[in-house]
Amino acid sequence: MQSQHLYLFCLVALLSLTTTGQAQKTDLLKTDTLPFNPIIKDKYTADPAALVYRDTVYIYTGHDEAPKGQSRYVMHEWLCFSSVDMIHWKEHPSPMNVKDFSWAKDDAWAGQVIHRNGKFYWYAPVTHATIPGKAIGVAVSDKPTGPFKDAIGKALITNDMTTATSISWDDIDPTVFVDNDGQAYLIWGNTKCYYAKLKPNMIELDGPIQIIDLPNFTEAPWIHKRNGWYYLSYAFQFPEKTAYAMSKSINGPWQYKGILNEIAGNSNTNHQSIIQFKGNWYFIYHNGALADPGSFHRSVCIDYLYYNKDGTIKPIIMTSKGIK
Ligand code: FUB
Repeated sequence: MQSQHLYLFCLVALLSLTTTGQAQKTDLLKTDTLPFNPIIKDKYTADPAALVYRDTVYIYTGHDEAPKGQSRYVMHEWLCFSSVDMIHWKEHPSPMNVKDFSWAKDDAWAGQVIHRNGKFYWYAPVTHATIPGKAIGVAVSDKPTGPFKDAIGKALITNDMTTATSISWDDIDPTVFVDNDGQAYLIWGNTKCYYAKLKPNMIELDGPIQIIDLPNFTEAPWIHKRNGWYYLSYAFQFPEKTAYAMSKSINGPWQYKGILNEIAGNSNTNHQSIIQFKGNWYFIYHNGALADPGSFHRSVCIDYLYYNKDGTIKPIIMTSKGIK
């Protein structure tokens, strides 16, 4: 009996050692041999919009959920990830779904969250349920991780408000920029780049919708500011590269500065955000490089962004190694 017990004890000890060894080996494989980019590897994430709030970066993304092999956007919800070092990312529960806009039909496309007046405002494009075409809604939350609630109860922008093109999907991809004087601007569009002032309440336009003339503008505008220069980066042509323009005023004139990023591997769209965090500048974008990849199964990546002495931006070098 005693020798049987000893044998069983040794067997269990050996098995648990082997299992522990395997678990450690698997963890090592995960963390040490997979490349940094794409940063989220267990689901498809698209259209990253980054927000720096206090000592944390939040990235809000769309969620590509097209069944394997299907070439169409299936996007019902947005996702939120946060990091204090840009390297380790934590996922939060989905902070918003198209259903949170009662007037929306579907299509959780590319939006942006900004912090203002102690609240977080999310400008998000969706397909409108009753007004033909895309539309932009505004949601609000007390916390960067949500949950977010419809701030108006109707769309802020609908397709009938923009007539510069006859396409029905020109009211997408909003970005919001709050200037040093407190004036906020909403910039958005597809094939036409629209912009309008926002009232301080952030949920009403404050003036006419105007057009920014940019060469080969497709979509995905993003505004950032550095050393007195305004930078307007955007998706250029199709398949999309990222191009940018610079200006000394948010109202232009904008001077086209060329291609910032080439077509991102295996994705016909290329949607960027640009932020500074703890002294470094980052270019956050998506490609189609994960398993079952492609234009409808996209993944968020991060690489460094560097400036030249004259304030222009060096072309982005997309890497799988990512940032350190
Ligand atoms: O994700 C849907 C659409 O694809 C976005 O609104 C565009 O920017 C493009 O990435």
